[in-house]
Amino acid sequence: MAAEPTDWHEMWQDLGLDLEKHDQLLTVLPELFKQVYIDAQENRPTNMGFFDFVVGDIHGIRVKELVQAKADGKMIVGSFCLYVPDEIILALNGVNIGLCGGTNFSNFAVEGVLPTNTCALIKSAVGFGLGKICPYYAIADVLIGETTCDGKKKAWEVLAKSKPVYVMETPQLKQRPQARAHFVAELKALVSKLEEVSGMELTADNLKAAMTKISQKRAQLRRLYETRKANPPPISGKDALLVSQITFYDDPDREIEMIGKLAEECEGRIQDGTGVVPAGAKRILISGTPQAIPNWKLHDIIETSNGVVVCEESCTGTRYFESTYDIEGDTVDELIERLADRYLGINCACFSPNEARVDDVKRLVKEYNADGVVLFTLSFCDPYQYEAISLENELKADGIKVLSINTDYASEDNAQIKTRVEAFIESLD
Ligand code: BJ8
Repeated sequence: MAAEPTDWHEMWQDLGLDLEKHDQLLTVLPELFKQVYIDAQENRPTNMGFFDFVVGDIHGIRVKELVQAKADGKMIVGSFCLYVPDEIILALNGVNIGLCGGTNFSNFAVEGVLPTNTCALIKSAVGFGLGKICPYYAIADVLIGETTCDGKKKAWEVLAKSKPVYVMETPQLKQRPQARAHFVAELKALVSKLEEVSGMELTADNLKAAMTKISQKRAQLRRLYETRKANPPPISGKDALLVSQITFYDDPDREIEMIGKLAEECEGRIQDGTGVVPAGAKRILISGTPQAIPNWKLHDIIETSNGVVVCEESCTGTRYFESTYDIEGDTVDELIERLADRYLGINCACFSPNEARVDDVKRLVKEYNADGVVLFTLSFCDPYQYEAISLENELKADGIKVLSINTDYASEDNAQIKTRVEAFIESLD
C-alpha cells in the first residue's frame, strides 16, 4: 500500500502562511504538472523521477530541511538573480534559495501595490511574498536584491516593508574598468552584510570550498546540457528546464549527485540512440528572459508542435553555468576578484551594451545544431524586449530563422502562440 503523503500544514502555519490560499495554490500545481510533464511526454529518462518528486512535494521536504538548517544555526537567504553569488552565501554557512515566481496565481497580492505594467516575474515573486503563500520567502533571514532592471530596483523597496532586504549594486556599464572595481567593492560589502547575518567570517578556505562545490554543480548542469546536442536529444527541453529550475532551491550536494545520475543516463541513451521526440522534430533554441518554476508554457507549446527545445540561452539555462573561474588565490580578496570576473561574464540584457549576448546566441545555435531560435520576452520587460529586436535582426542577417514571442503567465494567448509556433516550425524545413 502506498504511504500517505506527509501533511505539512503545521509547518506552513508556523511559518505564517495563509493556509487557505496556499492550499489553493497547491491544488493548481499538480494538475498543471501532470498535464505538461506526464500526459504530454513519453519515454522520459528514469532519473527524472527524482525531479518529479521534488516538484510534487514543492513546499514539503525541502522546506522542512530549511527549518532544520535554521534551527542548526544556518543562515537562509532568498535571492532573485544570478548575480547574487551562491559561493559567498554557502561559504558563510548559508543556504541560497532562488525565489523568482513563475505563475500569476500570486497576482492577487500585488493589486494596488505594483503598477499593472510590471513584468510577470516581478509580480509573481513579490506576490508570493506579500500573499504569504511561499514558505521559502517566509523562512528567509534576509533577501538579497540587486540593481539590474528598474522594476526589480523598486520591488526591493516594496519587499523591504515586510522583510529584511539588502540590495547589492550591480553596474550597468559592466565592461568599464571602474565598473569591475565597483562590483568587487559591492561583493565585499555583501560579504560584510552576510557575515553580520550569519555570525561567520569569510575565509579563503571556506570560500574556496564553496567555490569548488558550486562549480561542481554547474559542471553537472553543463554535462547534462552537453547531451542535448545529440540528435535525437536524449531528454526533452521541458525536462531539462525543470532540472534548471529546481537547481535554484535544492541542496547543492544532492543536485550534484542527481543531475550527475541524469546526465549519465542521458549519455547512455545517446550511445543507444534513444531519443525523446519523433524523428524530424525541429530543434529549437530559446533565448530570453528566465522561465521560473512553474512557467513551462513556451516549452510545452513548442514540444507539442513537432519541435524540441535543445537549449535555453537564459538564466534558467546556459547563463547559469557557462561562465566559469579558476579557483586560484590565497586570500579572500583574490578569490573575490575571480568571482567578480565570473559574474560579470553573465550577459544579461540589463547591461549596456550587451553585444556578447549576440555572440553567445550565434555560438549556441551552432553548438546545439538548432534549426531555429525563439526569442522569448515577458511583457513589460524592457531590457529583453529591446534586445529581442536587435537580436532578431542580427540572427536573420546570418540566415538564422527567428520567431519572437512576447507573453506573460496567463494562458489566454496559448492558442494564438501555438498557431505561430506551428507555422514557424513548418517553415524550418
Ligand atoms: S541576470 S535576466 S536573473 S536580472 S523579466 S525582472 S529583467 S523586467 S529577470 Fe534576470 Fe538577473 Fe538578468 Fe538573469 Fe526585470 Fe525583465 Fe522582469 Fe527580469
